[in-house]
Amino acid sequence: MILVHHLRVGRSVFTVWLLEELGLDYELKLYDRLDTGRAPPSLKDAHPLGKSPVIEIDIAGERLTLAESGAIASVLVEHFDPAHVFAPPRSDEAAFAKWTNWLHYPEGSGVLPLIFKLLTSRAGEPVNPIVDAFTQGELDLHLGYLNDILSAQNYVCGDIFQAPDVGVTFLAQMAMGLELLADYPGIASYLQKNMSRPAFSRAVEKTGG
Ligand SMILES: N[C@@H](CCC(=O)N[C@@H](CS)C(=O)NCC(=O)O)C(=O)O
Repeated sequence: MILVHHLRVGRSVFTVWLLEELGLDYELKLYDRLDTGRAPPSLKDAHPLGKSPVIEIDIAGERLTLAESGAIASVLVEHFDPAHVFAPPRSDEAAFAKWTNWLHYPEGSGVLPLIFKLLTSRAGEPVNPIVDAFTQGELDLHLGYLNDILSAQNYVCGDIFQAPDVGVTFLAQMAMGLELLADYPGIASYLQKNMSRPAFSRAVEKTGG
């Protein structure tokens, strides 16, 4: 049985969402944030970094602990999506390469400017001209990039919802929470469409967000 260590409220709801899309059975262990917003120390019992998501999963007879959202998604579809609903087959080499690129985008490049924005906006006043200019420039770049793509097609890999959309929806939700989507209607409508999927609602309901 897959065990998910889920920190409320946070990005591991997106891992739970993928489990729901795949129709898998899993157990949840829930953690609440401290008043500081950080994870409780007990999450370090699951993984030394003490962050979420963390999943424990049996692969080839070994119990593994995985703690990177993109890698978790990759392992889940590799083992539990034989019909290739959420990923193209590896034999479709070009589609698989494009899919892999998108699977790594959220944690590889996409989240950084949003984290900077989250932290600098918490400060409540300009932080540092270099940091502020970097943050704004990167937000313009990434949100503009995503908006162009999502205005031209329904999902990041084309017209079918696939596993990379889970991570990109995480970025879109974070951008919405930071009130950054007014000028990006393509991202905003993509977010609404994905959040209305029944599997997303089940994930939110089961985890508490
Ligand atoms: N690279 C990890 C990032 C994990 C991460 O930063 N998780 C956040 C959840 S929003 C966390 O646990 N933060 C709590 C803390 O750092 O105290 C991934 O791919 O998911």
